[in-house]
Amino acid sequence: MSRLLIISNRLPLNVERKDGKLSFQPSLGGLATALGAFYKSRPSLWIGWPGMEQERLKKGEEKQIEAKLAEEKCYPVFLSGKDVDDFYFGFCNQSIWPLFHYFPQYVEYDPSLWQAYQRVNEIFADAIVKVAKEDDIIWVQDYHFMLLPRLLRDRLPKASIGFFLHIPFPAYEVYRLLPWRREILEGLLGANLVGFHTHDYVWNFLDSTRSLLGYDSSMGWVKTPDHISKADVFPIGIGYEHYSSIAKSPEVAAEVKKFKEKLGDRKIIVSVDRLDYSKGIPNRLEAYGLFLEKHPEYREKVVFILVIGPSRIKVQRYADLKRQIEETVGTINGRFGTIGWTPLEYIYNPIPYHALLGMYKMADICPITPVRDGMNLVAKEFLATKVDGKGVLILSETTGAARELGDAIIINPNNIEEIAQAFADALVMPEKEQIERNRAMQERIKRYDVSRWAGDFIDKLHETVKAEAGTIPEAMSAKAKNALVSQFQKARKRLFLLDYDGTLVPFAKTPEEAKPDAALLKLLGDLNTNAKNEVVLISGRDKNTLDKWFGSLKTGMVAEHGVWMRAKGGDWSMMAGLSNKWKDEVRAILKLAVDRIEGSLIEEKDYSIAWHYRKADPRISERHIREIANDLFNLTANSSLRVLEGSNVIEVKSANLNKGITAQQWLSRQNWDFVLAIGDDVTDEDLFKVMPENAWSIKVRPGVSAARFSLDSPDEVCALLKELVVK
Ligand code: ADQ
Repeated sequence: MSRLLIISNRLPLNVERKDGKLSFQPSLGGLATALGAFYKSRPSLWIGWPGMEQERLKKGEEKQIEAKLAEEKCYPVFLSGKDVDDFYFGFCNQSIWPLFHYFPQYVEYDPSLWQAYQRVNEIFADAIVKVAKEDDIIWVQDYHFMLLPRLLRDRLPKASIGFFLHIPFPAYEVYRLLPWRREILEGLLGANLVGFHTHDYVWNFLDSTRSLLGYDSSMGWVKTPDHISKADVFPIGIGYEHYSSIAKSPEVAAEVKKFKEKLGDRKIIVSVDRLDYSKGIPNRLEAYGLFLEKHPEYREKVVFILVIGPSRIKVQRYADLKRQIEETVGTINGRFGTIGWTPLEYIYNPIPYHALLGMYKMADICPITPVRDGMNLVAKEFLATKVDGKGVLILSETTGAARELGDAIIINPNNIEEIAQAFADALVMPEKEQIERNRAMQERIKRYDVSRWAGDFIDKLHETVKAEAGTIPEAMSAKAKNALVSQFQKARKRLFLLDYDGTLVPFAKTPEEAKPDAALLKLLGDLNTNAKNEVVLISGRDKNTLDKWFGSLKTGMVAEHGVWMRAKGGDWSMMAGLSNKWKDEVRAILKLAVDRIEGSLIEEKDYSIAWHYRKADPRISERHIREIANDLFNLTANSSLRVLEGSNVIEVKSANLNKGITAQQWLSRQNWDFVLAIGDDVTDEDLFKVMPENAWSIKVRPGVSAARFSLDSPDEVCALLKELVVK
């Protein structure tokens, strides 16, 4: 079994100084609990910040911490106080966290915080490279390290790298507000597998990669220039059996007894959150106040225990939120409270494990009302403790958990009336219905528990790495070239399927400038005059240009990706059954594009339209290009048209046309004993995919491809062809 490296901001053990001495405490929080058992069950190492700033450590203490943590399979990365402030409290929690939770008005766009984020990601990359072994699996956790997958891929190209985002990935319109949006996407795409809690988040991520980087995706696979990455859904679970068995323990029973003695036989509402504005705590309190106002019959009959875990209090907004909550608690208690009844019991402290489970267990209602939450584990923890099936979960529709827990009372967190009504509905829900709803949800979270979540992720990561291994062609070695030449020499019927632009000539500023020179024409002519050879130029260009340039050579030709074809020495014929009625609408979009982007131009062919922007100013055009590509994707969605993004060109054409379909016709004409296909861009992938097993397929420039081999440049392609002329 390969070793697993888990990378997270905090380690499962936290270092503190007590009475002058270092002490090691288990970390609070979902991730440590969630992954704790999994990482202990296999060869692994957990890498993270131990929780104390470097300046606070005395001489020799780093070594001491390292040794102690090694006993727990942990490895510390030390950070300075400034790094912790600017990276963790700064960029992570004042830029990424609010933006990804749809609070753009709270986001700090401060370049110095961004620099700290880059710096700490680099520090982690250095630390990981120091301890990583060739076949380790590296699993990076959460929004603190979105640059790390790319940094690691550059340094450890063979590593299996997974990334999981625990918070939502926002819609493109929100994500695009971030000045460093491209760097972060590129960072994430360094991973083989990028995991999210829900399909919405995957969709948002893919939408952003397409809109901002131009990387198209299919079934969650994203092709980047140097590798492929998969985005997929893994809704995190909890250690269900653990929670439900502890809920039955005498310790938890004792806690419940203790609480009940204090609270009497009132109905109990319990909520548990980390202090955070995303958790919708003020809304919940306001709704509780409204409920008490509208339902005086419940006064003195209910009590709400509001548990808040201290968090990020160094950030002013969190301190403000704490004050706001405390004021509201005071207002509600002042307004409705009586001697002997406090409507809201407020606890601002970490709660010990058995007490926490006791609270869940005795709760009649658990209201979870975040305005945004990646998943929300409290909802699942509450359900797991409901051994007798009784209790009502109220759950916000903007949590990831709502996707799985549809049997809860689902509310809109901004609708105060609706939440207040949910309290009233929950209080009268028959026990039978409570049990039915909870059993259905328990089944689901029991099945997909945290070890299944982690196991699934790792299995999928293996699959992704395996799938990618078959997609990078090997650079053509001298040995492979010799084998190619030797097969060529023995063959009697040889077929050459050659792309033109980017394959036989480098890209030029305009389509006309890529004209073949005399040497290239001679090379192709020499190849084609050999009676054993059939050379086919298989191009996206229009037939007039191909005729003008190559007509005299009498080679086979395919124009416009297959609209027109012409056999060696024959005439042009057109593929049957094509329509081009769609062109008017596409042309309208592209005309606007030409008006907006100086230097860009439209190339119109019989059954396709291409927009070239090679000559446009790269600084101003990038954003517009993405917008135009999006307009085209949206216009052609669910149609029989295909939008192809090539190198500085976007082309729209019929989906029934591609180089693969055309090549198949050529392949079936003869019993070829040597087939060589060479191409460089996405349109040539269709060609490579239909090649018979013993064919030679070559991609120009390295990258993900269905070809068997790669060469670096058109010069290398011509050199290879020259060798074949001579032999
Ligand atoms: P969090 O935002 O921390 O996690 P959540 O999923 O609710 O949110 O987990 C909080 C954890 O802390 C729970 O296990 C809860 O029991 C515990 N906790 C909270 N307050 C406590 C207190 N006072 N005392 C003791 N324990 C307390 C992030 C994302 C979530 C996502 C998780 C996991 O924001 O959306 O569900 O990661 O991916």
